[in-house]
Amino acid sequence: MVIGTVKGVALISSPGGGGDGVQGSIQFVQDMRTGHTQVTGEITGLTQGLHGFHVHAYGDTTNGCMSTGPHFNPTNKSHGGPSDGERHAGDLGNVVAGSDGIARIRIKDSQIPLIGPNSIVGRAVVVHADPDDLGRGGHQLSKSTGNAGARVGCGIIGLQSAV
Ligand SMILES: [Cu+2]
Ligand SMILES: [Zn+2]
Repeated sequence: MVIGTVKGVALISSPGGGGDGVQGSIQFVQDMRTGHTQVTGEITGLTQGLHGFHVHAYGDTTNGCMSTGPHFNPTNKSHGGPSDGERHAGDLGNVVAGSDGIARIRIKDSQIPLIGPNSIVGRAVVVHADPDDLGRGGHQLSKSTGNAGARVGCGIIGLQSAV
């Protein structure tokens, strides 16, 4: 264990079958000194291109990825991109799948801690069918979901052993 980190993990699947064959494993490592969380992992079975990628509010997949609720938004903001001031905490932007259908993820973010009042543990990560427009698309859904379309995969974020 690296002193001063907390780890989480989420296994991505498509409960309910909405995203046929979408699978993956995502790891979260929070640096206790900076508070920033590094997100790494792979998601396979995607169509080539951009896919919206978010932390949603609930770690509940009883009705597939739909029951994970809206984007995690503890500060009551509008949807945006990860580098915007106005964004949901859960707005991690897009992941990019290659022609092999694999998205290799490497994101560092300051708004998704694993401990404290705004912890993402017990919530869910969701990958979407379509690109997230980062709030700029001018669509009716741009300011709430980025108009990222169907939820093709999701996974509940749990704590992972530090060793
Ligand atoms: Cu989402
Ligand atoms: Zn959002």
